[in-house]
Amino acid sequence: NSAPKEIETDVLIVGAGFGGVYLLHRLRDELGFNVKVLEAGKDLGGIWHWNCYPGARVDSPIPVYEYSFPEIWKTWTWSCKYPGWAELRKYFDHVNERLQIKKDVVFDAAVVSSDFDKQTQVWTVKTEDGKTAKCRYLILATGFAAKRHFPDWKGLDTFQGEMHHSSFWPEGGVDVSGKKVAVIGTGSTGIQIAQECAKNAKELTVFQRTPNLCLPMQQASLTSKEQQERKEDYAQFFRDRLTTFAGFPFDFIQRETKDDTPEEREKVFEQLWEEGGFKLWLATYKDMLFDKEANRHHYDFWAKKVRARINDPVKKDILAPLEPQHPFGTKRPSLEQDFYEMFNKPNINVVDIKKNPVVQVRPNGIVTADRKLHEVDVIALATGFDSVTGGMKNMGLRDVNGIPLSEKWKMGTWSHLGMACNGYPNMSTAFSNGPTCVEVQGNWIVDAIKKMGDEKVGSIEATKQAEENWHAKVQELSDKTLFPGTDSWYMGANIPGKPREQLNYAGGFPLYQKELTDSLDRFKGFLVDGV
Ligand code: NA7
Repeated sequence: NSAPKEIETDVLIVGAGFGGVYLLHRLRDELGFNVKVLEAGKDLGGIWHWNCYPGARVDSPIPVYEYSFPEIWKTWTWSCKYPGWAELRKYFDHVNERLQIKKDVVFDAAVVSSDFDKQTQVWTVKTEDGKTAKCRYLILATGFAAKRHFPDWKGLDTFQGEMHHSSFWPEGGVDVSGKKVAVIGTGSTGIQIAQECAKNAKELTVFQRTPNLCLPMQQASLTSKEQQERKEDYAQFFRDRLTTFAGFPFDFIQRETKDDTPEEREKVFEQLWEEGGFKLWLATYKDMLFDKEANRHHYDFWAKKVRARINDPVKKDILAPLEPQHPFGTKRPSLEQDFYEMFNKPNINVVDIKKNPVVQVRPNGIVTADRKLHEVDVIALATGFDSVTGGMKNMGLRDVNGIPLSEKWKMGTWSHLGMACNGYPNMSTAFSNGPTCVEVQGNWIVDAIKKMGDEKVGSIEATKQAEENWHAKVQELSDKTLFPGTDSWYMGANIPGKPREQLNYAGGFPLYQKELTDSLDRFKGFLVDGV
């Protein structure tokens, strides 16, 4: 790697995905700062650089899932509503061509430590390959899925076939034709890999611990002409996406489920199903995520639709049981294309590993608690991530007193606004990787840095009290919903030993943005130090 060993810059960003690239452009090209990005991978794109597993595809439709920079969207055309990983990589190439991003990115630079010097107010960041970067502002744009999760199964390392975690999939792909394939996990990733492997594998077995309450993607190809016509409204569209609860161009219906008759409800559900995507999750009755009975109506509709697509009664009960294992929408649903129909093929199976957990991996396959050996040639580990906090806890970050972030967050995640921490002056995090979240959080970071310059502020650091208040607020918002009762990565419950707490802000975008704006008024919740 030809990048200099010693880097000195105003702003250092870790991660060159959606967040890092957004902030690099705004801080460098609008505010004139010296900005450098350290990226552990070999190219731009973050999650789209790491995820090239078969079927990897975004499940937020364009143009929700793209930058609002006019110089980018005016000159870019997608092939379909939900693009795949290869197209997303090309999108990042395009962003690079337009904005000259790569000249300020150092690749293959995994961060292993960061320390702050109180006297000089400078962060010193070190990388695995011996580089040192000094900066005034440190921004972690590491996304929510930066630390992979592997099951701790006995014998996992004895497997003699091919085995890959979804985000370590070989660039050249894996030829599964004529092979027996196991997909472990049924999150968004497992669903996508399984759908793709089902096309060529000799046999495919999906190991499911919890049913994914998948929704129909309703994928569609898009012509450049129709996109061109829509672009007239894009500027407004990007403003509007910030006004909805989840940052999509749709929002909850301002009625409760019980306000409609069963017939009216059915009509609403049918329409949301037909329109597809996350509509039955995020454009449905406003009480769905709060009220058990309302939620059950949604689950029952979902189960009815899905069960009708699966012939085998055993597979049907595993994939879409009549009794819900968790409330609808409290784990992130995936968007599927033919996930359920594919189980009608005799060579595609599903194993319920909640009922019969995996007890061992052998050189030739997987043994479940019913003593059955499932012989396989390829294992796809779609077992997810130590989401939201895992990546940051894993980077050797230490606070002003040398205490590691992993220690600070051992019993819970303490931050102000999900972006700043006590003990970490001038350090910000952008927790999410969706372009909408990235732009909202990125704008706050840009505004905060600008305000610091205008007001001659040397450093800002979240107070302990602000962290306490924020943590309480995030949990209170979540406690009003049905989320806390479900084991999900939202609750940290997918990682053994991780504290159980809500890791996401459940108040919606408009409220979150208000919190951000309020905090900039005299840096509420921050200790402010002079230059
Ligand atoms: P997810 O959504 O965390 O899914 C991981 C899956 O792997 C899920 O079905 C888990 O079952 C399963 N899993 C994890 N560990 C184990 C063990 N030890 N045994 C059996 N099964 C296990 O990760 P994805 O990569 O699919 O998606 C992450 C996000 O990326 C997604 O939400 C989108 O935002 C994009 P469980 O459900 O916990 O019972």
